[in-house]
Amino acid sequence: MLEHGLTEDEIFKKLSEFYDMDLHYESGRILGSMCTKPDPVAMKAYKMFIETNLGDPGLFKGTAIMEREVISILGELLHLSNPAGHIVTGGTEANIMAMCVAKYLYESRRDGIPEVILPRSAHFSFKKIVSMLSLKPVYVPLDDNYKMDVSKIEDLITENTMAIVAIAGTTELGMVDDIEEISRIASSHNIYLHVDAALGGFILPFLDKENSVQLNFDFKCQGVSSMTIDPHKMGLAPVPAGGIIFRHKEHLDLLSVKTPYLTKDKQTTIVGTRTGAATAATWTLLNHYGKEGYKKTVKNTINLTQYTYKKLQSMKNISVICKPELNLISFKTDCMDVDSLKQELLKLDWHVSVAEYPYAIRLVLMPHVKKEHIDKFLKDLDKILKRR
Ligand code: 0PR
Repeated sequence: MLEHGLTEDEIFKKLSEFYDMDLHYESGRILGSMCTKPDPVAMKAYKMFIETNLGDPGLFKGTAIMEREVISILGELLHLSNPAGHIVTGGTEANIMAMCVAKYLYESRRDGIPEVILPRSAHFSFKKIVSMLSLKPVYVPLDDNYKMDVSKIEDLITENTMAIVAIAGTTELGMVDDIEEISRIASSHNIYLHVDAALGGFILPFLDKENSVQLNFDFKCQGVSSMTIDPHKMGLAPVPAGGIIFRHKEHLDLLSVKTPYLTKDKQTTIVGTRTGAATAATWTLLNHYGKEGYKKTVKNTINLTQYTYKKLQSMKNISVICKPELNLISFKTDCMDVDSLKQELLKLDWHVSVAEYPYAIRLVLMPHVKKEHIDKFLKDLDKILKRR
């Protein structure tokens, strides 16, 4: 550490150097991220509440009220009255909370190693969770549409099944599992069902009826016990803003720990000290955009995804893995392997990602990606393929 601190000018000169090393969403070059440029009004709200700590909500009563209002709006969006939940650091923490609750419920009725049934497409946060919570993962294969094969679930249920996890918007392909049917199975066996809608939660409720992949993906399905829905993905909020919603308040209360010397006597989050800024930003977005605002954003994003899909399909030597349901597209080419193509694209400053299953180039079309970026990208892609 320096003996004498730098001046503000010196600090900001150095900060600018770091800033310039980063990629920025508005360049349109980031084609493989589920985050996006936060809305400017949300950033203003974030700054305004930057000192708040929801770990000690008695000191920040207004921010705590905002969190309750946000959870209530998210609940309403997901067809649940009286939701319980929190704004957390992201989808990982939300999924951890849901699996913790399911484990505590399981432990109250059984010994033995708890098993969680989840699709092969589940996000890698579940790999962390099964390890942290000592769960046995039971993977369900995917069907031809890269969705959890529902016909296989019942055979995998045992006395030790603690929970089923379904995904509304998979990380690699953006596919939506058949939540309605999975909910029916979970209900009939009295098993906890968690829906990871970290991505889809801010897309599916805003799709046009005719574009709708699935109308019943949320708490309308009676078997759904909890859902992850992340404002810092398609909700346009700054990081860290994840969301966890429980159908029953008693379930959230299972996470409760006494906090004797704080302004409130218990905490039901994993994190203790936690920012209220992300909550303020989310509250701002929900109230500033309203349903109409999000519908517009979602429509633009979905239209651009469909446009890109059609363009890619019309290209020689490209095969698109499947018709996109949300805002992700994966493809490969018979001209070269996936990693080489990724490297070639990177040389032209295109930052795509790679899906593992099936192995393919993965594009995530977040709101910072515009048609002009896609047109440039497709031109460069064509150039690379023609060189072969
Ligand atoms: N559930 C699903 C379905 C997800 O896709 C993700 C993350 C999570 C849970 C975990 O969410 P957190 O990362 O908020 O804890 N999906 C993205 C992914 O892994 C996260 C991401 C975002 C990665 C931006 C890179 C990036 O630049 O692809």
